[in-house]
Amino acid sequence: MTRLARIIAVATLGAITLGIAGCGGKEEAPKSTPTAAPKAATATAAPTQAAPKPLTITGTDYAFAVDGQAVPGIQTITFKNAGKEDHELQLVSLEQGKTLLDAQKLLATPGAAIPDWVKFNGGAWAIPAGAQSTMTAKLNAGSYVLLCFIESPDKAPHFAKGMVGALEVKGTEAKGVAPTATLAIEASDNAFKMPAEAAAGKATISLKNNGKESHFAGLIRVPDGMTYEAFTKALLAPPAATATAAAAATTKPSATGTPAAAAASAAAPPSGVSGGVGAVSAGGQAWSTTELKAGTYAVVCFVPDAKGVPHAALGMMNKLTVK
Ligand SMILES: [Cu+2]
Repeated sequence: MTRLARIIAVATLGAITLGIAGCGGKEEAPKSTPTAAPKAATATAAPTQAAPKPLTITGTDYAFAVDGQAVPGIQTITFKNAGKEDHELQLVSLEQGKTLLDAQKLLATPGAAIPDWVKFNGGAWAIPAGAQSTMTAKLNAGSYVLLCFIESPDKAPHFAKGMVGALEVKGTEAKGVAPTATLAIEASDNAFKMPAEAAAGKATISLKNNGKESHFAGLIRVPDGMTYEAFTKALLAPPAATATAAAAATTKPSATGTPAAAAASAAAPPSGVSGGVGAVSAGGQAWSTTELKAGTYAVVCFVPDAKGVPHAALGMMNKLTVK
């Protein structure tokens, strides 16, 4: 069973990347557009109804602002990060008549088990400051919560600082179709099935969850000058070990240690997070767009198993070469 404390631990892992990924830089130009925006019905016989305003959600330090209306069906949401920190948009549906208040109580309970009435519907995984992305998912009418699990340097997750939003999905079902993926990823417990290469440029990532647990597919660009092996080893190291490794690299520079040492001394280095698809519950599918530049990426899932071990350490960490 997944517990909230472990989801938060996941966010801690995300924060570790802040300390080791030194040479990232902005991954995306803020100009991506939805590939499959819901279109208004074109039938002329029926009374035409204005298409709902496309949904845009803006993340700041530390809040979500929602503009537009979410309707049932295939829904594409533009997510803009207008903050100074990395942010994500994780979409969560509340079943069994639960409300935002129930979700807030749950989030305020350390170590609370994630109940049956919470379902993960995908999202736009960590987007760098100033960048934007889109997420697409098939939504049913009902109540949803927007969350950001990323941590600030002070180790507090962003949802605890105010990044908890509400979204009501209602109205006439959209006639949109699912996007065509340029990077199709399938998740099981605990592995990714995905191509080893992708083309640089705008990518539409699909994540289909064939497992029993929830999974996400986050992309982190390996800093230039660092090997994938060194990067992923550091990514999975506990915080203390990471600090020790960074200290060792400082006193004894090596080919792979130098970037980490440089990152460790930087005030707020770019994390290298490059988008991806937020967590999807068992049996679900979701999409997200991101801008990929040439280089090496680690595709990861940090959702923890029943023992608190992140899926990345159990095999959900794949190398992706972008060229
Ligand atoms: Cu996973």
